Amino acid sequence: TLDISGQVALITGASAGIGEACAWRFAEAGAVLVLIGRRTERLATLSAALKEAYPSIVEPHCVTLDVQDVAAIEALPAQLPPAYANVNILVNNAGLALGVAGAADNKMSDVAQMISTNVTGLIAFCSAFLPGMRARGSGHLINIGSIAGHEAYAGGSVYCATKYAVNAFTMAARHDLVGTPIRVTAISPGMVKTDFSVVRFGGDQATADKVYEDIEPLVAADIADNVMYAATRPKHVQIADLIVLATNQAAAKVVARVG
Ligand code: NDP
Ligand code: 8X3
Repeated sequence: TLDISGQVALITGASAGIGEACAWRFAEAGAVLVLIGRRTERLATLSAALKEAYPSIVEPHCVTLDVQDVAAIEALPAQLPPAYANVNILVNNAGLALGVAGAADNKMSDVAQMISTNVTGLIAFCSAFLPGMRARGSGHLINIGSIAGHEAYAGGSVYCATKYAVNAFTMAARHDLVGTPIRVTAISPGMVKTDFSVVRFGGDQATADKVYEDIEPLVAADIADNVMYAATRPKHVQIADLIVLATNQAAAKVVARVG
């Protein structure tokens, strides 16, 4: 396996769920972390907890940033302190679904937020950090896609469209970077119990809980495990896409509620 200690890993959406779980795994592996999210306090608490658990790591660098803010992303590489500037592992994880409106009923403000967060923000991070990887001759782009980027479902028109876009962008990036040492990976999870559904249902915890009722869903640590697997393969091994489902999930909306 590849030793990633001392490598700079930037994780978007590190303040919760899958991104937070990735931060724990990368810290355990001795990576130098750049943690991105909108919720400053949560990032600070996470950073302190990581440093306490793994005292030998470089203190994680937290950046409060809305990934919808393309100008802030463009400015970021020049603003990172030198010890964090050579981002070698970019985990594009920040993302969300808003609602389950049908294609005839989408609310355009939700549409705009999903596209700018899940797609434009992810692309902007690539524009900001892939050139440095290319110049240094080393790097790994890891995009968190979804089963929703491989199949579309009722009530998911825009969210699925964004994840299909992530899937297409990731595949095209692999073509663009094929002559370089940069690896390009998608991780495509099925149902993972995080705040994802609480956010999707506008804070309605009871409706969110129903998504995971009578089925053992994936948890954030499972996906962090997949990310870490991809990141630690030998340099000649490029994990293209891992589709990972709960055992009682056959497709995005096909689950057996077996208790
Ligand atoms: P959570 O809601 O638990 O976490 C989402 C993270 O994204 C938070 O850290 C949040 O931070 C961040 N985020 C959201 N919007 C922005 C923004 N505008 N700017 C910066 N950060 C943002 O959900 P998950 O951990 O489940 O989701 C992570 C990724 O995994 C998403 O891309 C999601 O689409 C994908 N995914 C999730 C699945 C699931 O079932 N849970 C399945 C397949 C894929 P903050 O609010 O502090 O900004
Ligand atoms: C999140 C999982 O339920 O939308 O990407 O397919 S789902």
